[in-house]
Amino acid sequence: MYKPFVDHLQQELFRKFDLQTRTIPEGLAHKVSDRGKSPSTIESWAYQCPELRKIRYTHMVAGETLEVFNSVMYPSHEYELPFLGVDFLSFGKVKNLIVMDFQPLFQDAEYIDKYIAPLKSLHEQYPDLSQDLEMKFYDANQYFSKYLLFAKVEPDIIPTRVFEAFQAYLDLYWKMLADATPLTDPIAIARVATAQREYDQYSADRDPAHGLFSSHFGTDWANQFLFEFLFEDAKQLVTA
Ligand code: BLA
Repeated sequence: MYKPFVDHLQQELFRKFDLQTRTIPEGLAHKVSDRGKSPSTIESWAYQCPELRKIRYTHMVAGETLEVFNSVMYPSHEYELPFLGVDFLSFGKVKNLIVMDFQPLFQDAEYIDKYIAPLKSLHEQYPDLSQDLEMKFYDANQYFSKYLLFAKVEPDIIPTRVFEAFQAYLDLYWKMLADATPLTDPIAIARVATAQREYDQYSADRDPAHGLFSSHFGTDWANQFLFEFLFEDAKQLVTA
């Protein structure tokens, strides 16, 4: 269901940016497991360009039981723009969870006004994909905006309505990136770097996918995938 999303993202990236492949540590870009009833595969891609220091996306398919499309764009530290975060999950086509957001680095009014307010009118076009669901793993007030798409949907609208929203959010993100003025003050740049690192730590500490990765690919692989690829700027707490 999410392959067309992966393809669309890839096409857009190659069309708009001067991409360089970003190294993914050995063994993490692709993994196949036949532990479960049906074989599962997980495949990831990573790029960088002058505006985006880390672009990553992952597509995981476990037979008919699970399909996930997950992506984060990390702007270069000269851009205080939000992250673009995508997490689309289908559990056996029964439960389909859609999350997409411009994930703010900061929550002060000035920042929100500059980087989140432009999302308002687009968000208003997708009330059906904005369901005010409760977050159990994350804090909705940290690294999420009030204009996120967050919904449980029927599978039939994924290739149509959800794909349309995905394209529209991406388009706005590209536009905001193109219009953004890079920071020049080293202190401001360092502040962005710190906030991005904190996002990785926050996300790695709470990632609800750890159990899922562990069950399909083993705990060691799951830890490595989390701390060396998905959220590589996070530090793993060492337990004896
Ligand atoms: C929820 N994301 C989830 C869940 C899983 C994942 C298993 C729980 C679903 C459930 O049981 O209901 C899966 N997370 C993943 C996968 C990866 C991952 C497969 O990082 C990596 C490949 N999550 C993100 C990003 C956003 C995000 C970038 O990784 C931002 C848009 C959001 N995921 C997000 C939210 C929830 C979620 C808001 C609901 C969590 C909650 O209830 O607190």
